[in-house]
Amino acid sequence: MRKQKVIVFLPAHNEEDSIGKVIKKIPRDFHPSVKVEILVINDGSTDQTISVAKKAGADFIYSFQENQGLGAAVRQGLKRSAELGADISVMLDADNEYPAWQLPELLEPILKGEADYVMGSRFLGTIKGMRLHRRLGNYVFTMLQSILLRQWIYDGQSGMRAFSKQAMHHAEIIHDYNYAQVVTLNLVRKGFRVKEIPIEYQVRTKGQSYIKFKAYLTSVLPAIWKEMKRPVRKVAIEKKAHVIDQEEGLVKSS
Ligand SMILES: Nc1nc2c(ncn2[C@@H]2O[C@H](COP(=O)(O)OP(=O)(O)O)[C@@H](O)[C@H]2O)c(=O)[nH]1
Ligand SMILES: [Mg+2]
Repeated sequence: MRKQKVIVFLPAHNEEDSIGKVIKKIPRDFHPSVKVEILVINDGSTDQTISVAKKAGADFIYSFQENQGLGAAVRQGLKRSAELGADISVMLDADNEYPAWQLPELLEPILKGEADYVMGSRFLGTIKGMRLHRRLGNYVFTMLQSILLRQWIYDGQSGMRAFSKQAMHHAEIIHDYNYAQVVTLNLVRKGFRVKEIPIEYQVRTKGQSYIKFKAYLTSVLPAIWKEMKRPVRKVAIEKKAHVIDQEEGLVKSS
């Protein structure tokens, strides 16, 4: 069986304090049939994000000269992953809030042929330090997606997600500010199989959240509306495209 090339990309804006730690935590050798490479999408950082990322072992760095937004960065991450020949693309926040070490668990449903799009769910797992208003915001936006998709979702705003090759190619992100909800609505409407796995989440101690309440509401709600109004075509999904021999087990600890 051909090796599966996994590109983990990190959208980053001024993350010099945390991006090095995240890169070092990404497991690279956990299965003989999986090769992991790391791509940083630097969104106009003005600090030492690039040099810290290089030093920590990032394989590729792509930079926007000017800050474009997280939606634009994730769109670029998926595009670059495809160009670099990824079989599977993973996005992971660069702020050290998400458990990079759970990468094998995130990939497992795709490598078993059970899903095409996997989200790490904080609400199925454990959460440390999330303030009440953020928690409520997450519930509301997750509930909205569940209603629109008529399918239960536990965490619609996760910063840790894996995309099969077909999902990577077909995912459309219709606004630059954010991607979290519109990409899920887009993929599920196209017939991609979504799965969530429980993850351990720890709110950042360094840096600042990018999310601002007013900007979020005025950008994200219209984008959700726009996405739902767009006609999309169902994709003929190759369900076993990434299946590898897992006799040895992909996830050692569980
Ligand atoms: N592309 C892009 N990414 C950003 C920007 N601001 C933050 N990020 C990245 O987006 C990810 C999530 O941002 P964060 O502020 O932690 O959002 P939160 O976790 O929802 O509070 C992190 O990897 C940040 O580096 C931005 O202006 N553009
Ligand atoms: Mg964050």
